Amino acid sequence: MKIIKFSTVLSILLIFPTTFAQLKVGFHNNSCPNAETIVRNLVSDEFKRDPTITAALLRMHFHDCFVGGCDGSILINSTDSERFVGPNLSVRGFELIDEIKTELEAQCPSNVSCADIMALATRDSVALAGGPSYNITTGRRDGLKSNASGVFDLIGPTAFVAAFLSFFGDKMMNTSDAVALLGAHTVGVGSCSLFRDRLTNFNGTGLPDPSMDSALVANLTSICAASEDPSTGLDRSTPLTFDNAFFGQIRARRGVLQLDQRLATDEATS
Ligand code: HEM
Ligand SMILES: *[C@@H]1O[C@H](CO)[C@@H](O)[C@H](O)[C@H]1NC(C)=O
Ligand SMILES: *[C@@H]1O[C@H](CO)[C@@H](O)[C@H](O)[C@H]1NC(C)=O
Ligand SMILES: *[C@@H]1O[C@H](CO)[C@@H](O)[C@H](O)[C@H]1NC(C)=O
Ligand SMILES: *[C@@H]1O[C@H](CO)[C@@H](O)[C@H](O)[C@H]1NC(C)=O
Ligand SMILES: *[C@@H]1O[C@H](CO)[C@@H](O)[C@H](O)[C@H]1NC(C)=O
Ligand SMILES: *[C@@H]1O[C@H](CO)[C@@H](O)[C@H](O)[C@H]1NC(C)=O
Ligand SMILES: *[C@@H]1O[C@H](CO)[C@@H](O)[C@H](O)[C@H]1NC(C)=O
Ligand SMILES: *[C@@H]1O[C@H](CO)[C@@H](O)[C@H](O)[C@H]1NC(C)=O
Ligand SMILES: CC(=O)N[C@H]1CO[C@H](CO)[C@@H](O)[C@@H]1O
Repeated sequence: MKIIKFSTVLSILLIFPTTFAQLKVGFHNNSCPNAETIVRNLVSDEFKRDPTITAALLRMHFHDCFVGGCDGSILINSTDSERFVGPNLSVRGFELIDEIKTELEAQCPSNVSCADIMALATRDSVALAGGPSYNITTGRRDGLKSNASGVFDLIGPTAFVAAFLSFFGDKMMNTSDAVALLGAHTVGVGSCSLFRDRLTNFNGTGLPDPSMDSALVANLTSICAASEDPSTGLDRSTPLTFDNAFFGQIRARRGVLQLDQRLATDEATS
């Protein structure tokens, strides 16, 4: 019995890595050789129609990965899934993932997971917006469960830098990683409701946030005067381009979200 138990332990140690740690660059080379091309072409078509798709996919991929891993579970439709809870409200891009999945199921049924599609599509959309391209491993399996309550572990836009760093630290990411990742705010938009207090009544002072450039206060006040809750670029210079401009903007006191602005002034991240 002891020998059997010992070998069971051994086979768990030996088999687990080979069974589950099999992500590879080009995982679908043989089973679905056109997989990456199909994804790239459909992302490219969508990007021509709507270049804000880059921001949509980047944010969706981040939210998926940070709640239970990069397993596509943000896509699950059940009413208590990650897809349908508060901080998720403005996550978009679901239709494109569904469209790519439909095409891949037609070409190579049951081979390419939604989690792979999301990772590939995000990579391609970043390159289309002027960012770098990179090889990524594939072979992810889709999660079967979505954990709505996990979404509330995501920190919010008024977080302090210390909380931001510990949030990424929990995922084994250091300060450089965390700062670089928040640079994703070089594309996309945020809703006025998330930063309006910075324009009118910062921290109960009845005044604008003194860390915001006054020309930007005026600009955002004008934009946010509209009655619905408008959204506006997080990078005031080039919100459709994946570049470094976001970091220049926050150093010029032109960050829109409070956390983004703090990144430039906190000594841990400046
Ligand atoms: C943990 C720190 C982060 C916080 C607090 C944060 C917060 C926010 C908020 C409040 C918005 C605006 C959402 C809205 O208006 O409803 C936003 C948008 C966005 N976030 Fe973040 N974010 C963080 C990290 C990240 C990371 C790591 C990425 C990707 C690598 C990312 C990518 C984006 C993108 C691309 C948008 C624009 C989405 C669009 O235009 O549809 N964020 N973020
Ligand atoms: C798939 O093909 C690419 C390009 O030829 C190569 O770099 C990669 O190693 C291949 N991957 C597998 C798992 O065959
Ligand atoms: C994946 O593709 C291979 C080769 O085209 C095919 O034989 C197989 O049925 C597909 N599905 C799965 C789940 O492997
Ligand atoms: C979610 O629902 C939409 C239609 O409302 C459907 O097209 C899509 O395939 C569903 N996705 C999943 C992962 O069940
Ligand atoms: C990605 O892999 C391909 C094929 O292996 C290689 O030619 C290319 O240089 C790699 N690209 C990057 C950005 O590493
Ligand atoms: C869901 O997320 C909550 C909050 O992070 C966590 O406490 C719980 O263990 C998670 N449940 C599952 C099944 O992963
Ligand atoms: C942070 O971690 C990355 C890998 O994730 C590594 O390349 C980098 O050197 C680390 N930076 C510091 C300052 O430790
Ligand atoms: C807000 O004001 C309180 C004192 O009323 C102060 O302790 C706190 O640091 C201020 N927060 C910010 C973000 O300035
Ligand atoms: C706000 O600034 C942007 C440039 O950052 C400019 O395109 C826009 O016209 C300005 N809007 C208002 C209402 O001043
Ligand atoms: C894009 C998306 O699925 N948004 C959902 C987020 O959650 C709310 C409920 O809180 C849904 O109404 C949205 O459809």
